[in-house]
Formats: sequence, structure tokens, C-alpha cells
Amino acid sequence: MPENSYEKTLSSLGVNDSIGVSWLFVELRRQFTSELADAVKKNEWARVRDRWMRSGNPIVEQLEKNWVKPTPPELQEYVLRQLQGFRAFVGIRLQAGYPLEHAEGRGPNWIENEFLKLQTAFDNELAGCLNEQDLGVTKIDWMGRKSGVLGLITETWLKPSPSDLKPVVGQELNKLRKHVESQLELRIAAAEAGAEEEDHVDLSLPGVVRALGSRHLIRQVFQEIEDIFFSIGFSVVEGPEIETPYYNFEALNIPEFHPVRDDMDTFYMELPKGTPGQLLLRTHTSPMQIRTMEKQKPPVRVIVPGRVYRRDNPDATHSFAFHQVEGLAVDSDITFCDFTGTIEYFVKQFFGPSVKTRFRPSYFPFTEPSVEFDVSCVFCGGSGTTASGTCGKCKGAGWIELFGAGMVDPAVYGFVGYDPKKVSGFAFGIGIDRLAMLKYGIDDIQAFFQNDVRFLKQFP
Ligand code: FA5
Repeated sequence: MPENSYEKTLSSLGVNDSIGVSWLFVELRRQFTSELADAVKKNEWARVRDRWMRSGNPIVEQLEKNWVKPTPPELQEYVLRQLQGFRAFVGIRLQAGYPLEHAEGRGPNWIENEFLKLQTAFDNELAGCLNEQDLGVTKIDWMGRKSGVLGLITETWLKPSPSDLKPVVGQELNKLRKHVESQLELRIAAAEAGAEEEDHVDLSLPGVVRALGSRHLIRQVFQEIEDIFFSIGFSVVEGPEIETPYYNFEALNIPEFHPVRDDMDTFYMELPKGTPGQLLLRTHTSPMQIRTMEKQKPPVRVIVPGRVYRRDNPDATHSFAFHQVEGLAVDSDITFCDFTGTIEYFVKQFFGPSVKTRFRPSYFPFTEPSVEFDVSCVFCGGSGTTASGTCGKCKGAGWIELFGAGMVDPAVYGFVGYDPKKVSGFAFGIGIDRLAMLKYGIDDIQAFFQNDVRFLKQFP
């Protein structure tokens, strides 16, 4: 704070808001308190009193003239309130810091009367407190360890008082302390309760609306497929994306040098040196056929949704990470008819009753016989042509390959301890990304992985 700032106007001090004003008054209080603390003798005390309150042009009057009067109306009231508080602060401290030597010979009545005046000053200050912040200031004013009024009285009255007056001063000081403490406690508790009331949450207000995402189309298609298979008695299981070659290949009747491995060659994990065996990112969900049958005796009826990985170059219908739903049903009397019936039921539920389906012979080491399952092209209605010529989606065939499937090869039962003479079953592995592309007319599989909100928003 610039020296003798009370001689200047607030605007020339560069202060134009309540925060700046508060700081100036804090500084003034500090300055006054330190001057009073140095005034040990009566004449020194009188000099402080005159400089701040009494003589021809005391500081509090200069403050009124220079800080209150020329201040713009929007700040003036605040400055005036601060000045009133400061005036009371100075008055009380001058009274409390009044050296007791002056009081000598005045007796207990005089002392009781002085304490009564102090109590009234405290009550007035408390009555002027408008909020918790004001109460905090009053608390420090009176109870503050370094420069609180009660401490000041202890130093200037109690400690140096002659022995005949000491008991009276002590008793009065205690009374005042109790009064100050209890009144402040009451007011602060009431203010806190009031603040809590103001802070309460109004649950009827609309609140902040945050943009919500939606389930990814692949998730939605998983759900659709799960619902259809739930309705015919299948349950859902999930399995690890990091697999051993045993589950991904060998137990599915694909030995180490089988040519099918070339198609599915995949990402192998780098393991710490000396770790036996290998781990890979699964290339299909079929390993879960083995894991399920290992755990469970027939009858088995499960589907397995999940993510799989292949070392395929990305294009409109290929991605290195994509999704499949595996299906497996094994029981004592499952026939090829059960298999075709189940698949056709699923496809008609998923694409609608008008879609045509067909099975073509195919080959998988873990099914016998094996089939590829085709649906009539949803883009050209199965005709193979569109208005602009040959249908680009089915390349004029009128059919689109949907997934591979077949009756479980008896060799697979040998890996899981089932008796191939007693059980039979079927399995299928549906490529979900391509299925979703067909149903929703999406012409590039990469759209599923780009996280473009404009794309995702079309499938809320
Ligand atoms: C298999 O993965 C077999 N496990 C399916 C199976 C299960 C057959 C049970 C018999 C019994 P295939 O490699 O054909 O099969 O893949 C199945 C489907 O995954 C394909 O029809 C295709 O829709 C999808 N698919 C294959 N490779 C990719 C790729 N790179 N990107 C997107 N989809 C793919």
C-alpha cells in the first residue's frame, strides 16, 4: 500500500472494486494495530489516538473525505461500510489498549463499566455482520491470537494491573471472553445452516444435458443376433482374444503344417525369452468350441460373440481386426436338417422373410460336411443387376457369401473327450462386420473402425 494512502483518492490509487478496497482496509488495520502495540505509555497511546481519531485532521476523517466522497456511487456504499467497521475497530482497540496506569485509583466500578462498554461494542459489531465472511473478520478482531481485542486487554490491562484490581479485571475479562465466544458460536452456526439451505440441490431443475453417445452398430448387431439365438435356446459365452496355437488350430483339427494355416497366419505375441510355447491373437471364434466342450458335457448350445484378428490387408471388405459370432450345438441326435433349419430361421429373422438363402459345399478342417452359406444380394434384390448395370456388391452373382459352417468333424470330439459315436452337432462362424454391411447398406468395412461421428450418428 502506498504510504499515506488515506491522503489520496481511490482512483488515484488505482483501486476501483470491492476487493481492492478490502485490501486497503486490511492494510490500515495492520498499520493501526502495530502503532498501538508500540504505545506502551499513556502519552504514546494518546498520540496514536489523536493521529487516527481525534486531532484536527485524523486519519478516519481523511478516509471519509478522500475515499468515500469522491468514489462513484456503485462502490461508495461498500467503502462507507468498510470505513464504519474500521472506525469501530480503532475505537474498541483504543479503549482496550488504554494503559491501565491511567485507571489507577478508579476502582472496580470503573473497570466493570469499561467492560460493559466493550461488550456493547462487540454486540454492535456482531449485529453489523451480514454474512459468514463478516463473522470471520469479527472473530479474528476479538479472538485473534496476535491482535484480537481480548488478547490486547490481557496484555494492557490484566498483566500490568495492581494486585488489588487484578481479580476484578480477570473476572470481567473472563465474562467478556465467554460472551464473545458463545455469541460468535451461535451466529456462525446459524450462518452455516443458512448457507447449507442456500446450497441445497433443486432436483426439479433440468440439469446439464451432456451429449450422449450410442452403442456402436457392431454392438447393436451382436445384440440382435444374441436375441434371435436366445429365443431358440442358445446361451452366450465369451472367450480370450489371446489364444494358444492349440486352441486356435490343433484342437480344431488343423495340425502345424496344414495348408489352411496359410490363410489364417496371424499375429504372434512376443514372449519373454525362454517362455515355452506361443501365444497369438485368435483368428476366429472357433477356439471357443473347444473350450466350451472341454468344460461342459452335451447337450451344448452356445453362441460366442467376439473380436478376431488376421494378417489381411485392409480394403472395402477386409480388416485386420473384425468380429465374428460362433455358434455350436452338440447333442445325441442333431442332424443336418436341424442345422439348415436353425441357420435359415436365423437369417429370415435377421434379414426378413423375403431373403433367399443357399448352401454351397465348402471345406473347413473342423466340420464335415462343410458349407458356405449365401443370401440373395440385398443391394440388387438377387437379380445381379442394378439401374447402373452389374451390381457391384455381388459382382452380378445375385448372391453374397455370409459365413462358413458345417457338421462338427468327429475328429474334433476326440480333442475334448466326447464320444463321436454318441454325439453329433453343427457349428457356424458368422462375419459380423460383413453381415452389418449387408443389412444396413454400408459399402466399406473401414467405416466401422474410423469412429467418424457422422457415420456413427446414423445408427442411434
Ligand atoms: C472361419 O473363420 C471359420 N472359423 C468359420 C466356421 C466356424 C466354419 C464354424 C465352420 C464352423 P472364414 O475364414 O470363412 O471362417 O471366416 C468367417 C467369416 O468371417 C467370413 O465369411 C467373413 O464374413 C468374415 N471375415 C473373414 N476374414 C475377414 C476380414 N479380414 N475382414 C472382415 N471379415 C472377415
